Amino acid sequence: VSRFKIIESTLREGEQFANAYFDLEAKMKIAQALDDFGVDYIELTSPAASEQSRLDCEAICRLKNEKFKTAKILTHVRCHMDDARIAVETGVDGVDVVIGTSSYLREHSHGKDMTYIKNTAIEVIEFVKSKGLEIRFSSEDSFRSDLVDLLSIYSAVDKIGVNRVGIADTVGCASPRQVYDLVRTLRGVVHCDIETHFHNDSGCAIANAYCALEAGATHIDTSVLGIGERNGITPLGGLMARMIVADRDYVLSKYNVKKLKEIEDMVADYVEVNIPFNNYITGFCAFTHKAGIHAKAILNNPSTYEIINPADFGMSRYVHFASRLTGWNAIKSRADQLDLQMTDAQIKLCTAKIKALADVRKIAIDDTDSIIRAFYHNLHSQEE
Ligand code: HCA
Ligand code: CU
Repeated sequence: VSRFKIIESTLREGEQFANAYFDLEAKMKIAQALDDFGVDYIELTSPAASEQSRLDCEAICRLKNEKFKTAKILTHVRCHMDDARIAVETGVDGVDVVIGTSSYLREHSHGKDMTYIKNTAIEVIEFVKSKGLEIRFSSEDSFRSDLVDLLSIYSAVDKIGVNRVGIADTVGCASPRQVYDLVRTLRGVVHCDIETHFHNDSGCAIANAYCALEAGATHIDTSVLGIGERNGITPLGGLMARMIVADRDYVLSKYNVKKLKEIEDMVADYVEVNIPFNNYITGFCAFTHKAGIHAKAILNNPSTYEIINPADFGMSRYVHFASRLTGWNAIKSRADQLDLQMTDAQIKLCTAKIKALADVRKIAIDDTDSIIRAFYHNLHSQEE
């Protein structure tokens, strides 16, 4: 599971997000940030999509040659010789080709049969290889495709030699168990690497990526914040959360995860969205502990209620204390922060006052601090 590679598709799948518009400067900044993060590949929009897309693709390949430390550049094209001819001239390290194989897409989108798909795939693959570039062949809508069709085309392309084959849950219908089964079966059929791409329509994009790795996949497609068609794909940050739990040493040795927040903020800014409150790792409450029981244990030892160490990502934990659910340990810790020393018995009385007010209305940090201060000063005025 642990030896996975990331194909970062913010600049391809992410460009298909409703709100995305990346000019060249934005693309360069995002690409540079992703290389700093340490992603293995950056996938770019097809140079056949538009003239500017082609120029941007070339410019990012130049940026890579001058500045990148790790990331290779891929572009993503339809399985068609016209597109492949344009792609190989851009300076990319490899080409990801894709064609729909489900009956939905064969009948209602491109209208080609499996024989045509196989022959074109072979022609495109041989051509890209002849230019010395990496090649991946993927079937769109893999989970609604006929299994026999799928395995026969994957084994055909594996025999002529590809770097990777790809499985794509284009519509987000797959469950983790289905993913496991398909990838496992494919693992027994091809020798090359296996890339996977999961849409998140039914909320399984991270779980599916993890299951794919368990079943022998090697590469996972991500985008920053998961942006893509509809509600998007496996988010880079969510995958990091999942994988750091599975193998912290590998993740930290390979990826500069402290950069996550910065990249997410940058992309959120470009596409004009807010980071969701419940986002993996960087959501505002991702490391906030509220109930008295939780707060007490966290103050004692963070591992009690935290599976991810916020410090690994340059984030910090927060012990919430301004609520009716708070407890005296949280209030004691707050009083310490305010430099107001009290005995445990005093803190418990003060906590009772805070909880009483919080039972009447929503209280803020300021309210709580005022109660703590007033209580403390009252104690000392009684002493005089
Ligand atoms: C799309 C294409 C794709 C391609 C995935 C891949 C998908 O529908 O825009 O190349 O593996 O989800 O099928 O993003
Ligand atoms: Cu997609």
